[in-house]
This record gives sequence, structure tokens and C-alpha cells, in this order.
Amino acid sequence: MQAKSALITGITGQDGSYLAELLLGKNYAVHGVVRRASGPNTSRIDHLIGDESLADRFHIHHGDLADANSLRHLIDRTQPDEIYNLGAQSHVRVSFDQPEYTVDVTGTAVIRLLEAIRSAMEHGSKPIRFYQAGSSEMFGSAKPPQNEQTRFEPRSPYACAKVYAHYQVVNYRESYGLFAANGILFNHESPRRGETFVTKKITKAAARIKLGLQEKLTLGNLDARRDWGFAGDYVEAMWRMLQHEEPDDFVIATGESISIRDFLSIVFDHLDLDWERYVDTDPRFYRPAEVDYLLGDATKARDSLGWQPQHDIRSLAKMMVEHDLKHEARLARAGS
Ligand code: NAP
Ligand code: F7E
Repeated sequence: MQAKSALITGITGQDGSYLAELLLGKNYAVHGVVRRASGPNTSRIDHLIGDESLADRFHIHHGDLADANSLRHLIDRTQPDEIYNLGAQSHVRVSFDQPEYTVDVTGTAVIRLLEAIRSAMEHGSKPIRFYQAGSSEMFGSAKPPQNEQTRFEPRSPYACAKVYAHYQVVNYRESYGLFAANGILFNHESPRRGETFVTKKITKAAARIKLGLQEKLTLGNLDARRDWGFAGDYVEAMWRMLQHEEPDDFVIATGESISIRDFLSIVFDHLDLDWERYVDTDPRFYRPAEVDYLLGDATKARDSLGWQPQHDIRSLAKMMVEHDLKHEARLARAGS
């Protein structure tokens, strides 16, 4: 059987890099969309770009979610079996500062992709399966635990854009019979997590404090609760959704939720430090509206996809802080 090919938007992000590794391991040809930047933005996939054994199976292309033509051309040129839409302006706090841009790239771009797929298939392309990176932020203030039946009550421009994208996916599935699936993923983290998300901000700062490179860590609201899992586990769920016999929507979560305060305690305790001595708060990091309590119920994914997380919050926190300890020590030795 011929190997499949996949097109990934957001391949330079945390999830894109893990998904690319997963699909390459399954013998896919992988095409990634990289937006033009004035400096390097491929650090999470440089090991794949530089791997000569992957030269005929791993390809990156310039494109942008704000540019419908670039997306159409890419679909025509790469002829993917599967498209994973992971690209987004993904920072909730930033979405309050840049609401219009966030809605365009995180919301409207989904229509650009769905229309490009519909048009390609009308013109005789092979069937293309589509994955949309939905988010637990869509649940907003809905009472926990949240599952596929829970009403969306979004609390940010980012969350509103994701709700719009979610319903467009459902609409294209129902109107045109496209194989389009929504993953509703709760927070997932890793050593590759962007440095302005709270877990990475904490593990990096704790490592630097332990090494004597930093004295304080300033955060926002410490009372919010999140259901945090490992990104490597979650990309496996994305792939399973596109191998399922029917397109559908699935919540992906660990089923355990803790506060930022609890996360601080796990990380600092691991380094034999008392977090309360080092952490202060500043309203600058608060959001105009907060999502207080997310706790996912992934029963449907377990029963229909056979998916279960391999990591819990404690093993994830340990993985991240151990990585940051080594990384920060190496940087300090190199004098940077
Ligand atoms: P991330 O690390 O922030 O990566 C976002 C990706 O989108 C990056 O590759 C970024 O490119 C790309 N991107 C941003 N604007 C773009 C544009 N205009 N055109 C093309 N690409 C663009 O996010 P992530 O954590 O991997 O998350 C992946 C997806 O899942 C996102 O859609 C996110 O909203 C969603 N999600 C994430 C979580 C989570 O907890 N991680 C949970 C639920 C849903 P650059 O590298 O050039 O910036
Ligand atoms: O905030 C609080 C903050 O930015 C988590 C994205 O991947 O997951 C992510 O969105 C919580 C919030 O993630 C700081 O107020 C306190 O309550 O790490 P975060 P997020 O907003 O949950 C969802 C599922 C996505 O879809 C998004 O793409 O932590 N918090 N102090 C802080 N947050 C940040 N960033 N920085 C602080 O200093």
C-alpha cells in the first residue's frame, strides 16, 4: 500500500513538531507550512529538516493562514491524504490585545482551508481528511467536568474564534460530507512548550532559580485550574481521530485538574525549593476575563478511539523541569 501524505499547518509549533515526528514514524510523507519570519522560526523541527534520511519524506513550504491562495496552492501541490490544522495565534492573553488578527488566523483561516479542500475534491482530488485543533477554552465558564455535550461559553477572542472554527467544521461535514474532525483538546504541555505559557514559564524559572541564575518569578492569577496533559500523548489522539471510520468530535484530557498554585508546588518541591519564597504576582498578567476551572471527561475518546494519556501532571512537570535544568545549565556554561 502506498504511504500516506499529510499537510500540517503550525508545524513549527509545539504540537506540529510532535505530530511530524509521529507521522514520519508511521512512514508518512509530511509537508509543513512555515510562515515567513525575519529570523529563524524552525527550532522545534530543525532536527527533522537536517535529517538526510528524511529528505524525500519531509518537506517545508512557505505559506500563511491569512493567505487563502497560499493554502490552495499548497493543497494542489502536495495532494495530502490528511490535513492537520494546528496553526493559530494560540495565546489567550494576547488575543485580548489582537482580537481581529486572532479571529482571522485562528477562526477565519479554517474556512480558507475547508473551501480549498472542497474545491480540490470537486476537481477530482483524492479524498482529504481534515483535523481542526479545537480547544477546552471554548468551554470557558461552563461547569466542570466538560465533555462533548457541554455548552460552549467562551471567555476570550481566542476562544470565540475557536468556537467559530468548530461549528464551521461541523457545518462542512454536514453540508458537503467532508471528513472533518474537531479535537477539543485540554491544555497540553512539554519541554517544547512556548515560554509565555504558564507551565513553561514556571519550569524554566524554577530551574534558573535552582541554578542561581534568577531570583524571582512574577505571575498572574494563581487560582485558575487546568487539566494539563503531555503534548506527545495528544498528537496520537489527533492521528487516531483521522483514522476513525466516521468524522466526529472528541474531548482529549487527562481527567485531573489542579491550580497554578498546585503546579508551582509540584515543580518547586521537585527541586527542594519553597515556591512561596520566590513567586510574586502582578495584575499585568491577569486577563480581562478568566477561565476558572477546566476539567475534561475524555470517556468518548477512550471508548471510540482507544486513546488514553500515558503521562499525568506529575510526570509531565518532572519531565519539563528536568529538561529545563539541563538546558539552562548548558546555556550558563556556554556563557549565553
Ligand atoms: P503554538 O506552539 O503556539 O504553535 C502555533 C503554530 O501556528 C506555530 O507553528 C506558528 O508559527 C503557527 N502560526 C501562527 N500564525 C500563523 C499564520 N498566520 N500562518 C501560519 N502559521 C501560523 O501552539 P500549540 O501549542 O502547538 O497548539 C497547536 C494548536 O492547538 C493551536 O491551534 C492551538 O490554538 C491549539 N490548542 C493548543 C492547546 C495547548 O494546550 N497547547 C490546547 C488546545 C488547542 P510560528 O512558529 O512562526 O509562530
Ligand atoms: O494560562 C494563568 C492564566 O497561558 C493558564 C493555550 O495553549 O491552553 C492554553 O491556554 C492559566 C490561566 O494557558 C500566568 O491566567 C497565571 O488561567 O498557560 P496559559 P491557557 O490560557 O489555558 C488552551 C487549552 C489553549 O487552547 C491555548 O492555545 O495560567 N496564569 N499567571 C498565567 N498564564 C500565563 N500565560 N502567564 C502567567 O504569568
